[in-house]
Amino acid sequence: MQRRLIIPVICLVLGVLMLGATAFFTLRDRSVPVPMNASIGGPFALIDHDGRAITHRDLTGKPTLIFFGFTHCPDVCPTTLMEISKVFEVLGVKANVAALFVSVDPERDTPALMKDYVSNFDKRIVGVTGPRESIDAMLKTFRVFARKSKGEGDSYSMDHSSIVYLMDKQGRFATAFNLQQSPEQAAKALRPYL
Ligand SMILES: [Cu+2]
Repeated sequence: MQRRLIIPVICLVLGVLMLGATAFFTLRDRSVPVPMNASIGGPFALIDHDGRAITHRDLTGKPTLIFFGFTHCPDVCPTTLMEISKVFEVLGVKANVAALFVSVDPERDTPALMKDYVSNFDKRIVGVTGPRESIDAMLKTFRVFARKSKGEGDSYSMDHSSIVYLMDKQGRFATAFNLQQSPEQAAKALRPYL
């Protein structure tokens, strides 16, 4: 009778230990910041919408959202830039925050076109473009996917990833920024980085 219980009891004890270990490591992992900043972002040298040089050094001193897209984009880019504008509006005109809208389509997105385009949104959003190879280098460090899709000649579209990167005051990648929430909630999430 007693012997028949040994195996179930061992299983039960092992099960409890495993659950305990899982809970321990899961809870412990939550309290440790994931060191993702080492793998996303890095030096870049591009041109802003006023034709001036802009580099990773310009990211320091304030939190910056970075979003990659193109001015001919019919939906994702204008929607995202509008959402960022609303978040900035909630933070207030004096909030020291910025956003970079980096073109994945520098062949068409000249600084002048970028300037005209971002003028539709919050003025803390800066249009960024540059030579194709410099853009490609930045896409690589941010692991952004972008490629030409349908269309011919100059009337093509671009498929591109739509992650919004939040860089902290030191210019390091902090987190992917969630815009799938109200502007008030998003502003609340951004405020600790100011
Ligand atoms: Cu887009």
